[in-house]
Amino acid sequence: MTTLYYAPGACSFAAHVILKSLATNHGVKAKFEKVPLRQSDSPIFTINPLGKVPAIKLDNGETLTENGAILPYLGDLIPEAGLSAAAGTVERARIQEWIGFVNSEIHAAFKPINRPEFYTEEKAAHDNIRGIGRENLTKLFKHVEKRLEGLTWLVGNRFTIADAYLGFWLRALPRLGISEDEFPNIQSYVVRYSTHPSVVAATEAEKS
Ligand SMILES: N[C@@H](CCC(=O)N[C@@H](CS)C(=O)NCC(=O)O)C(=O)O
Repeated sequence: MTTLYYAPGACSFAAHVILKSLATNHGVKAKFEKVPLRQSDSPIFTINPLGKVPAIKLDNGETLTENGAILPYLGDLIPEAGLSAAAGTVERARIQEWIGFVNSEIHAAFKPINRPEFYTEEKAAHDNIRGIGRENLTKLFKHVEKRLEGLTWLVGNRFTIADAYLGFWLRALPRLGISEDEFPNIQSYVVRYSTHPSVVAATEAEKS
């Protein structure tokens, strides 16, 4: 049994999508534990001392944290599911390239927008910080827009762990105050993402 610790609307969504898909389509035994964030008594602290999601607990009692580890681990559970790619292939490296990019560039770029208080306690400066964050994110989205040209999914023409992760962040575009018109490829990708059965299932699960 693999237990995923997640918080609704957080970046644990990607792991939620993948584990749900493995449970529904490939019989992987899974449990989904919803946890509150930023509360000192949250059970997430017993799993991840940083109090962050995603985290997973494995059969042998070990825990894993970090999207960059959890997503490839889940993607390897059932290779025939095609959610990742074989070690040593260019496809595998390409998936890892996307995961690294989302983790260190895209997620990081959301921080000044969502949590300006990390940068200064000066409330009057928060809008300015959010604005700088939006400028940086716009540059990254322009890069993604180009990379998506002619693609249905990011790697190998199938939905992989890289899509589960990137799509979560791209889905936020309409509420960022960034002009959507510049990003037709992202917009159509988000429609495909949001209607993918595993994404629909995880979205529904996070509502309850
Ligand atoms: N490097 C971690 C970051 C995880 C992360 O920042 N998770 C956020 C939700 S998107 C969280 O749990 N935040 C709670 C907090 O900062 O206290 C990863 O990519 O897995």
